[in-house]
Amino acid sequence: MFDKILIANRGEIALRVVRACREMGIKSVAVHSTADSDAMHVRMADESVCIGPPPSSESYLSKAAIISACEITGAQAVHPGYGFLSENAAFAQALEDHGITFIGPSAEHIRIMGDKITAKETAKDLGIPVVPGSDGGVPDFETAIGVAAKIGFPVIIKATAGGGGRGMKVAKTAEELEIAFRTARSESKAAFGNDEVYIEKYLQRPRHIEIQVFGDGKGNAVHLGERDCSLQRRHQKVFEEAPGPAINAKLRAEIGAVCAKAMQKIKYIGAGTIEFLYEDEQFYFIEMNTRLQVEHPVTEAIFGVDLVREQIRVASGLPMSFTQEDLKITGHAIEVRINAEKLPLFAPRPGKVTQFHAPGGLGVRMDSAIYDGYRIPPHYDSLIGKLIVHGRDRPEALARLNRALGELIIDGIDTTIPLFDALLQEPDIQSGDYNIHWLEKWLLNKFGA
Ligand code: MV4
Repeated sequence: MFDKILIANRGEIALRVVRACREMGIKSVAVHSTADSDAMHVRMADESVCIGPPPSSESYLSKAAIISACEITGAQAVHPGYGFLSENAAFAQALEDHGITFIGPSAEHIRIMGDKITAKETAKDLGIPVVPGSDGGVPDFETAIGVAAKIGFPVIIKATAGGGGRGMKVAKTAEELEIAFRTARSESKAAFGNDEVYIEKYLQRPRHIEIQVFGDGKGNAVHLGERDCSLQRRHQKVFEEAPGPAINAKLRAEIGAVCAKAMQKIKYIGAGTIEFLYEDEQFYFIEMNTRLQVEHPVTEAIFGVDLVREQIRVASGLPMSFTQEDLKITGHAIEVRINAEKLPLFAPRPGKVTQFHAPGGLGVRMDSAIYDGYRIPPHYDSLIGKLIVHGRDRPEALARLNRALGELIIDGIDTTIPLFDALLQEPDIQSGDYNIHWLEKWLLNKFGA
């Protein structure tokens, strides 16, 4: 096992990793920009190194600065958290070249899944169900029409180099396809310097369901069920839950087994998430994330496992501490993301937190790195905390979320907390009857925004 791990991240996720290290008796090294000298992850880690000025391009994204910080402190491994360098194959490779362990998958697996067409082909080859569509890139409009004739309208055109929903166009007819195809290509060229696009059947009312997988890199791999992350605004998740309200035990076992088997075949190491669109009891692969995700705590809550601890274990060559048979779901968990943003437009609002009080009690977890008097720097993501609740069933989890939100105090700045108070009043949220379009429709009706 490692003696010392460097955490190449900031905020609540850096603190999350510090906590796992402390419980495992591993020393932690925080890195920080000059804007984060007073950050909680810096205070809580055993050591810290300033790695650069506020812009992340010159600090949290600087491979050279982070590798230097490892050399200076003698850290043997790096946990990348999420975002920043967590899915950067070149960084994973550079660490390996320096004899430092990247706590995450191999550079090769990151690379394969980082390219959307290759990821889809790989998924298909591994027996994972994919959305019907083109075999790889579509070079011209004639080919596009041929694909659409085969799969039927509506279709969606996606930029190979796109991501986070950028560079997508829907076409309901052949006429629309001609325009959509040309604009998708030229927009993609302009935005990403790459005009390759591919085509899929457009699913009209799917849920976003993602399967948590975990491997030891030696051919053992398991699944930890699903999370329903359909409640999104502009491709930013705001509310996530596990298990998914629409997924029963049979569906879970089937798709879970397919995903676990696929990860066994490629000898995947560490935590991964296989994202699906789900409609009419069918799963359709869209992409795979080769990192720990923001919403991992809902899975931890219902399975009673520490995913960061497991990531560190397998990275050091130890086995996972559970088998598939050990993994049983208990109850229901919900996470809400607390952002320093002003509603209804979700405009980022950094500033000084004059008062912070975290809720507590049975089944309540607050992952946050803010504190009384903390100044939220304007340079980074607006996520300032995650409130996670666990109950014996979904109604209990909802009631607990309502109770915990009532205890939570964050003064001095605007946050997304009022959004969750309002959502909890909605019959569709109470019943779990929502899809990927629900939140944006609701926001439009409620605020015209
Ligand atoms: C789709 C789709 C419908 N049909 N693909 C958006 C982001 C990217 N990861 C995949 N996305 C979508 N792909 C097909 N074939 C609808 C979306 C989509 C979406 C997906 C997940 C969560 C929220 C979404 C919001 C709008 C569109």
